[in-house]
Amino acid sequence: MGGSRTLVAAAGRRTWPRAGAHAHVSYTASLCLRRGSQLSCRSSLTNQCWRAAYSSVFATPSTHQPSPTTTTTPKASSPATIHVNGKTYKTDSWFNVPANVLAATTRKLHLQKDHPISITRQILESKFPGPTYKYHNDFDPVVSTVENFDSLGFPPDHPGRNRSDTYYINKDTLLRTHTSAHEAALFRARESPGYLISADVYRRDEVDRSHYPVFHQMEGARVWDRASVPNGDIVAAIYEDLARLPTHDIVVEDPNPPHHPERNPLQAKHHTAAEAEAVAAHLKQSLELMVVEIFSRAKAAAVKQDPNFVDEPLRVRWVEAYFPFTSPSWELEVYYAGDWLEVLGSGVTTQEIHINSGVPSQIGWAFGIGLDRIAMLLFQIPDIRLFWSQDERFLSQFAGVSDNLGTLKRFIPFSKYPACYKDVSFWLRSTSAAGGNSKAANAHDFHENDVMEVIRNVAGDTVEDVKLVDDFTHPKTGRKSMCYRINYRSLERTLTNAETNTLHDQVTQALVGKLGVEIR
Ligand code: FA5
Ligand code: MG
Repeated sequence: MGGSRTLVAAAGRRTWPRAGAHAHVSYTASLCLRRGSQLSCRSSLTNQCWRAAYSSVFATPSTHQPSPTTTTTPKASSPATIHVNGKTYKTDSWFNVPANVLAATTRKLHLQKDHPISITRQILESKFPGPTYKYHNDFDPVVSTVENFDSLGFPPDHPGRNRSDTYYINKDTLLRTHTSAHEAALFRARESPGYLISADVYRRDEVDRSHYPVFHQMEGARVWDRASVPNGDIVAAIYEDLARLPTHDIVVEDPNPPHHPERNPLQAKHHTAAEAEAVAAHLKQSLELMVVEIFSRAKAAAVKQDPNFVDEPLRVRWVEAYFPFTSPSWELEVYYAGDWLEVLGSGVTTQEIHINSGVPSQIGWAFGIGLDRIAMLLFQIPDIRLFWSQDERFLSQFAGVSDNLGTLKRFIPFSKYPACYKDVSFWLRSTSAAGGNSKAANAHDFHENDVMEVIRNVAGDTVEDVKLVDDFTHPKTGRKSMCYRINYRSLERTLTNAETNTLHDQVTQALVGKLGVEIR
């Protein structure tokens, strides 16, 4: 455990391989589907991916600068302007948002009464009561690169900025990749000592049962102001607030020191050790209470449906992490179905964000949690695509829960339709234009996220997952061949053979047309 923690922290700091690498890591590995669990957890991979993607201030600088001319990125149909939530935005050559992703901006599942994402939000909000915490659930998904990256200290060459990872409307405007995009504005606004933001977030990513280009996050923060605490004693004020929090009786593994000079440093320029430790103690207790609440409700729902249900004791642990906008930082992991599943990222907020937001005397903590992932655990929902279903067989199962959380039940799958696997093998585009160095050019330009997006655009939610099953480089020509296995399986009905064949043909054509690959 300590080993994996150290490894992860070190990986975040030292060795960011290159842009889009998280996607490559993920595709080549297999899902961890556990018997008895309906959730594909993939925790360690997913953790590494996003930890890496959002954690590379100290990483070896990537040589792959974000570029509007990335050659393999599929061209979304590029209208001159687009409309999101009643506002009009000009596009430019950076535009890469496909129509299905744009359409998702209208759905606001986190606000849809009796929707599992919304119910999950309500449960989490109940652990952060007003007036200390103010809820912000209607922030626009379109933000600037300054809000999403610069204000949080992301370096200019951070891979998260690449068009292979992020949906851009134009060079300076994107669909937020995380709710932290609103942090600086809320610090500046000083409306309340704490806040929660729930929102849809957008990332170009792989296709499988736990990844969708749109998911939901809840962000929370709590600040204290040196200028207004009694006697200026911020440490005492924080511990007083901590003493007022409820307690829980779960044993939480937390073997690391509260900060570590290399792995998880204190912001020594701005915080004393006592201050950072007080903030960390309040953060950990607050977030543990939230996680305990979720798992208590999950257990209650299971017992209600199956009185013989025997649960393993809840295991929770803090692991060191890295984010450009917090230090020290931690992730909270829960042991679920035989594996550690990352549920949130958190830390002591970077003081520069407070300073740049005009509130230099404030210090505090922040966290971000994935609502979809929590909802999948809570309701035992086996496939992330289900959240987007308008099928009454799905939605009706949660009727009335928003008004009475005590009626929460586990999801009962309405059927499992047959899977249909089809392979597509292709050579990456010949790159004679790249001065004959075809190997280098291919390796540089090819992003698996592009393959995923082309497939998703054509076949939509009828694709359950896509896996790389083979790749090799021709020893003489240096050309690279890839073979992907696509699993076509509707959540709502059995697909006919003819239908799947047609879809697969269309996918194949789109790969050729959009990515310029040559089918083998
Ligand atoms: C972030 O997005 C940070 N903004 C979180 C944060 C906020 C850290 C404030 C510190 C302070 P990350 O990419 O790890 O970090 O995502 C946060 C959480 O979102 C994860 O722990 C996970 O629960 C969820 N999440 C991330 N990627 C996915 C995904 N592809 N599918 C489902 N859930 C995801
Ligand atoms: Mg993470």
